[in-house]
Amino acid sequence: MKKAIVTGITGQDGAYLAELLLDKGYEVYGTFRRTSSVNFWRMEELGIENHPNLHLVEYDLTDQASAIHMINRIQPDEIYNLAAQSFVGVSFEQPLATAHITGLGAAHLLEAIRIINPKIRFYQASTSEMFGKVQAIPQKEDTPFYPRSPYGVAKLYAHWLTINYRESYDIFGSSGILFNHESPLRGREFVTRKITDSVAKIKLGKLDCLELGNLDAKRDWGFAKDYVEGMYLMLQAEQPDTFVLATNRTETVRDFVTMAFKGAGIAVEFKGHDINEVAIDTATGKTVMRINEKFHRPAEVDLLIGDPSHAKNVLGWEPKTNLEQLCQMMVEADLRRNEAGFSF
Ligand code: NDP
Ligand code: GDR
Repeated sequence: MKKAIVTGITGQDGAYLAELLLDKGYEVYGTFRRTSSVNFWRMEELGIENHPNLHLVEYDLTDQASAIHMINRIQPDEIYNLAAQSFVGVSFEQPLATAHITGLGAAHLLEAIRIINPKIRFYQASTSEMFGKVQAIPQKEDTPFYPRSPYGVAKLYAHWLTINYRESYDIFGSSGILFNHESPLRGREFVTRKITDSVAKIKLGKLDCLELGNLDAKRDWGFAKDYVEGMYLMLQAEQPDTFVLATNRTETVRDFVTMAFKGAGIAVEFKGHDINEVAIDTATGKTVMRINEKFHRPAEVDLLIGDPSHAKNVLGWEPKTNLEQLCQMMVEADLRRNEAGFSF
């Protein structure tokens, strides 16, 4: 039975990846950080929290000794490093914490692999945020990087360190440059889930109006469950490498707002410009979305669109879910949760 460590099991991708690996017969060691109250709702939604082959391990990403002890004890075949301070907005407020967790967190694991067993395969959760102020359209593996946030900078360090350990020590370290991927398990601070949860609340009369920042940002949004399959395939490949996972379609935040309201049976039209732009429910004339400047970022990533053809050619990976299906799935999940009186 293969053993895999998944850091960040309490997050969106950690939960989906654990589900996939358990289905494939792996013994999964999911790491979480100690908090005063447990945060296992995603594993509960997937029904895997009591799986006999799932082991939850307390682990501090910022502690080198902790990485060495954990890897030495478990002796895994594969490590998927998904844990991170992953919210771009917060990284502007907490740049050093982001560097420690998101950047050095990967270094601690790579060092432990080098010391304990260089045959352990390593996946690093890299990101399209590393392209930032984009230097080419669409973005692919050899597009130059230009990160626009402390988060993007920290991820770039971890990305290059993975490549450096591959080249220096022959470690099977692969880096997945994943474009935005969403799901009903997405955290509510990220824009898609914030929108679908608010749309559900507006539909049910629990909220009057949704507040957003930059509506013009364009993102390449895919479904998280499709993307964790790509992570798995990267560690089964013959050679370690860098792969872009994306859908090759880009839409604005404004488009996603329209799509989500439509999914709940509400038609909206946009009026006004810049900070005065609003979305009006065409049936009632009520304002259901307005701009709040506090959601604007000091520096923005304007346009992301990825070219996943390398992953398709080498791994046979392709996204299976389009944006309309993804948005509808998220709206329906949030309507269900809000109707039942709870929402995570
Ligand atoms: P989430 O924010 O949902 O999950 C992040 C995980 O990291 C959670 O388990 C979280 O724990 C854990 N974590 C955060 N801070 C710490 C810390 N100080 N110590 C230990 N654990 C910590 O992210 P996703 O699942 O969406 O993303 C997974 C990875 O992929 C991340 O590294 C992200 O940066 C990267 N990525 C994500 C993309 C996306 O669109 N989703 C795209 C490209 C890359 P807790 O639950 O306790 O907060
Ligand atoms: P992103 O995702 O920064 O791309 O990082 P997020 O959903 O936070 O923002 C996407 C775009 O929407 C704009 N936006 C808002 N964003 C949030 N969160 N809240 C708002 O109210 C709002 N209004 C407009 C943002 O400015 C941005 O342009 C995600 C994370 O998962 C990272 O960890 C990952 O690496 C990248 O995706 C790829």
